[in-house]
Amino acid sequence: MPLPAPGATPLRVLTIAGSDSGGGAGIQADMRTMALLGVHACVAVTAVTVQNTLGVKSFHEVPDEVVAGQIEAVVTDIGIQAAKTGMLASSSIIEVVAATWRRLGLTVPLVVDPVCASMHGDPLLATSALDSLRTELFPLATLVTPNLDEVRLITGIEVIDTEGQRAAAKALHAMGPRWALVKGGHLRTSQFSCDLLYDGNDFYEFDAERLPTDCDHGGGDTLASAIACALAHGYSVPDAVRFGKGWVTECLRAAYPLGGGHGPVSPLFRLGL
Ligand code: PXL
Repeated sequence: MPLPAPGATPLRVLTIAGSDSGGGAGIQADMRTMALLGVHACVAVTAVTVQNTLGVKSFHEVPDEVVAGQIEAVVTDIGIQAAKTGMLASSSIIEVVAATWRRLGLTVPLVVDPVCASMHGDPLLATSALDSLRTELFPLATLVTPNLDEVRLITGIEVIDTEGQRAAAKALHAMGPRWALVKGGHLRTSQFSCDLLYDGNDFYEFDAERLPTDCDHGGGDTLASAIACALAHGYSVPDAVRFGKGWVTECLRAAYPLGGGHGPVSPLFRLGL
């Protein structure tokens, strides 16, 4: 992916997501990846989490009108070539994001990473918000990128093998996104981490070696951000997913221990230190 020349205005990607005080996931993960891919990250903060590597202690939601205001301020002045969503916290934030997207007539690619919980199982989305996610946001998405826990909450399908991954991809696609990516990283039966992409007609498989690390905090955010950057560059969805999968695999290889819990995936390898 080409970097912009110094002084040239880079492509812009908007992340609509929550803040992680530990710096490993959420907006902080998105901005690390976007910066290292040479993209200017704009931000609509939806929630401020109080967390470290041991878990999320609590979070504070940003008022709906402030979420909408951030999106409008960015797109009407700076302009964006793609966007992604992460932690949206509540049904009313999902609804305001969808309504703002429609009101502004946005047509750029939108990657929806349907974040439901942290890796420790701390909830990041109200259970009552799943309906809004399915009916308001999914139909606006170019791509949705759930992991298998999110697949179970959103579709009710418990994926245990490749057949289940296909059924889940079909169920997700029927909810309205143009593409569905069912991530297989949590399917620990295989030596590979296999993600399955579906557009309503064809399946595309993306394999990567499974790396033996428990420093994988922020992996999903990093993947969705790298895909959004590739889409901003005009990549097709399968090419963007291939790029994102390669990027997050390198970030996993470079992940580092931090605090007493799970360390973050790291795009800092890109600095070539
Ligand atoms: O990785 C999912 C995620 C997204 N956003 C925020 C998070 C987490 C996981 O902990 O804290 C703010």
